[in-house]
This record gives sequence, structure tokens and C-alpha cells, in this order.
Amino acid sequence: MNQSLQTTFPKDFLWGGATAANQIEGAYDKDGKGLSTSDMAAYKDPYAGGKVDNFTFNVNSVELEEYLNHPDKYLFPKRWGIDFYHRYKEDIALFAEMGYKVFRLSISWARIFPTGLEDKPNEAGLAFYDKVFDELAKYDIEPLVTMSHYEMPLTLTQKYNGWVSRELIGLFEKFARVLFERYKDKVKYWITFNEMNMNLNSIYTGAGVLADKVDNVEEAAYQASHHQFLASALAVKAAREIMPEAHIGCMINQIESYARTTKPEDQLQALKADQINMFYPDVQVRGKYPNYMVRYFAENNINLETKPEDAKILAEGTVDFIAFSYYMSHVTEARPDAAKIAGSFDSPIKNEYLELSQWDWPIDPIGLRISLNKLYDRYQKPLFLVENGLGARDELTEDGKIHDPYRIDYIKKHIIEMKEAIQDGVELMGYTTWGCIDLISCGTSQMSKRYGFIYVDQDDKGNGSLERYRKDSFYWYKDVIASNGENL
Ligand code: BGP
Repeated sequence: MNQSLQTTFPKDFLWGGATAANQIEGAYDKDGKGLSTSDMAAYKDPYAGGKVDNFTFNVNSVELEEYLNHPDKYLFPKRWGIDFYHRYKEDIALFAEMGYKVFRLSISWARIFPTGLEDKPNEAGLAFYDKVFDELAKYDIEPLVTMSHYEMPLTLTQKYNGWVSRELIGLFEKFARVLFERYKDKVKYWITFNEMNMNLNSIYTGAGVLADKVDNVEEAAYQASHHQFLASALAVKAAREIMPEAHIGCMINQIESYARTTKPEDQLQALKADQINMFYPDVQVRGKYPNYMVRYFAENNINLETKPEDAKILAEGTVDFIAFSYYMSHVTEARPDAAKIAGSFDSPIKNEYLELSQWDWPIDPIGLRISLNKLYDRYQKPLFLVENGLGARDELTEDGKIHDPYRIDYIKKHIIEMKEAIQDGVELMGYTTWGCIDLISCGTSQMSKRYGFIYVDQDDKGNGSLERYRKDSFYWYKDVIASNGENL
């Protein structure tokens, strides 16, 4: 017994912020970039019908045709982002001013391989990320790169219906090898796929699959996931060859599941919800499918197409850390139509003990401590909380200020629970708050759902100066980092 109680954040704790290419870059058709699946996420008036529409990110084949044929009739906010493509120097300087140790960003696959099918990468696309990494290096900020964050070349959807096709595995491996060869000296931390478990929720966003083109959407989601598992494992293997010092992780959206009552049937349902969520890291950390899925697949009529070599590929491509996002918990109960997935945002059961965000997401910092403990107990691998934050409407005052005590409160409470989990013995590598600069919301394509410490002057329709302003939370987070999580 030589363990001692860890009461503070480790000295090398990676504080920072997180983004994704399709939500910040803009320049969707510049310098040879091809169309990406996320360029087709049209803005829908969230107030039409009197209900906030949280889900504008599943595109079907009819919509896709319409968007391609009549692009002028729609707004596609992810095409313009916040113009990070041209303003990255200014933005990185602001991250540096806050004292960031790490910045999470993703690489747009369609910038590197415009259709995904080319033999040679697009040099201009590669050069853009070189410039970004060099800029980060000036300030000693480590990049944390997500290789696939909710987008892919649109051609791969049109030609193969996305990840339901096995063809994508080789195309992704080619993309991965190009990235590793090019950036091996600049990037130490990598994540293969963002929130892979969300394939079960939004099959277009994560896997580029048009749901109306498959017979059984749930089966297709698992088939697409199977192909992504293989692609991820092959990428891990390539990473170990090309850059043995690098750290490479998987990622899920961790939504803590509570049973509605102490009734054993409800408790069992919560366990099942956990299993469906943990299925993803179970495969990627342990290198094989967990036994509980055999029964699940049999009972839900899910038949996966696999090949004999798949088991070996999975076994050889296990990750070395587990990244996850955490925004909320949800409540589940035993009933025939109970959400099949833990990551179901539209859980109809309210948790009477929790407050909701303006977008009805339950705020549950203690749930984060539970999640951290659960994940660590299960895998005994380092964890990285790579997304967490509050989407809220902010007001820019006449003197150029943004008073956002609600955001400080949310993040502060989550940091307190992270610290508790560290005392519980959890190994946590770092924390990157989501949308450290205001960006286009993933689920709603809105600009007004803001997460940042930095305000960006732009509205939902793309009007505004794009000027950046420091919010109150900017100064607060700067102090948190400077004190290594002591001044909260
Ligand atoms: C995660 C995604 C992010 C993101 C965040 C907040 O699921 O990885 O891309 O945007 O959720 O979601 P939203 O933008 O819908 O509020």
C-alpha cells in the first residue's frame, strides 16, 4: 500500500477548450475542400411550431436532394462557422491568454480528401492544419485532434451511404496514415471518432448514413459502428507504427443513467442503458465485443456482417485513454418503449432534483463524479473529459461585456466534482470545456446556443461583425487554470 490521497489536480493536468472543424472553420468550399456531410445541416427555425427543435442534424435522402438542388432556399450555418479558418491566430492568442495547455480541434476529412476517394491528399488542406498547429506551438498549447468529428466527405454518403459500407474502413485508414505522417511531430494526443455511441441516436451525423436508404436503422447503426471500430483499430495500429510516443483514445458521449425507482426492474433497465453506452469503450478498450451484446443483437434482430479477420483487428487496435463528453444525466425505467440507448436526449422522465438548461438539458455535476468513477473502475485507463459546458443565450452589453455567471456556476460545479473524483482515485488527464469560443451548435445549427468563454458577434442567420469579446467567464477560467483548479 503506497498510494497517497490525491487532493489537488495533477501538476501536468491539461486544461483547455474543445471545438470541431465543422462548427468553427467556415470556408467550406475554399482551397480545394470538398462538400462534407455537415455542410448539409440546414438551419430550421427552432421556434416554428412553438417548440425548440433540438434535432436538425439527421438528414434523409429527400432532404439531401433538395439541399443539393436548391441550396439558395436554405441556410447552412456550419458552412460559415465562426470563420476560424481566417481568424485562427486571433482565436489561439485568446486561448493562450486564458493559459490553455491543450486545444481540442478536429480535422475536416473533406479538406484533406475532398471526396474521400482521391489517391493523393489536398496539400492546401494539410497546410492549413500545419499553420494552426504551428500557431499553437508558439504558445506551448498541445493540440488534441479528433480525426472524425461528426462529418465526412459527402461523396462517401452519396456513393456508399456512409459507414454502413465496409469500403470506408480503408478510406479512413488512408486518411489516418496521411495525418500521422504529416503531423507526427506536432500532435501527441489523438481521438479517432467523436462520440461514437451517438450513431445510435443520429446515424447521419456520426456515420453519414441516410436512414431512409436502409431497412433497419438500428441494425444499420450497429453495422456502421462495427466498421468504425475496425477503422479506429487500424488507425490505432498505424499510429503505434508511425508515432509510438503518441496517445490515442476513443470517445463517447457519457450520459449518466439513473433508474426512476428502486424497483429492481427499473434498476435493471438502468444497467442495460449503461451497457449500451459502455459497449463502445468496451470494444475499443478491451478489443472485443462484450458478451451482453450477443443477447441484445439476438433479441433485437440485429445481424451484423463481419469477416473472420475482424476479431484480430479489434484486438490489436485498443486505445490507451478514454475521452468522453459529459453534459447531463437522464432517468430511465422498465417499460417496453424505454429508450434503447443511454444517450437519448429526449428522455421523457424528469429528474425532480435537477435544474434544466435553457435547452432542457438536466444539469447534474454529481452525475459527472459518478461517471468518472464508473468509467475508471471499469477500465483502469486514464480518462480525458473533452467536452462539458452550458449552452445558453448571452447578452452583449453596450460596453462590450458579457455577464455569464450561469456559465461560471455550471463549470465551477463540474470542476468541483472532477476534483472529488480525483480524490476518489480516478486518473484524469485533462479537461477541455466544450465550445471554448462560441460556435455553431451541433444539434440545432444555431449560433444563439452559446458555450464559449469568448463571445462571437454573429446571429443565427449569419449576420454580425464576427468580432470576438471576452466574457466574464473568460477571466474566471483564466484564474482557474493559473491556480491549477484551486481558485474556483
Ligand atoms: C456533442 C458534440 C459537439 C457539440 C456538443 C453540444 O454531442 O460532440 O459537437 O456541439 O455536443 O451539442 P449542441 O451543439 O447540440 O448543443
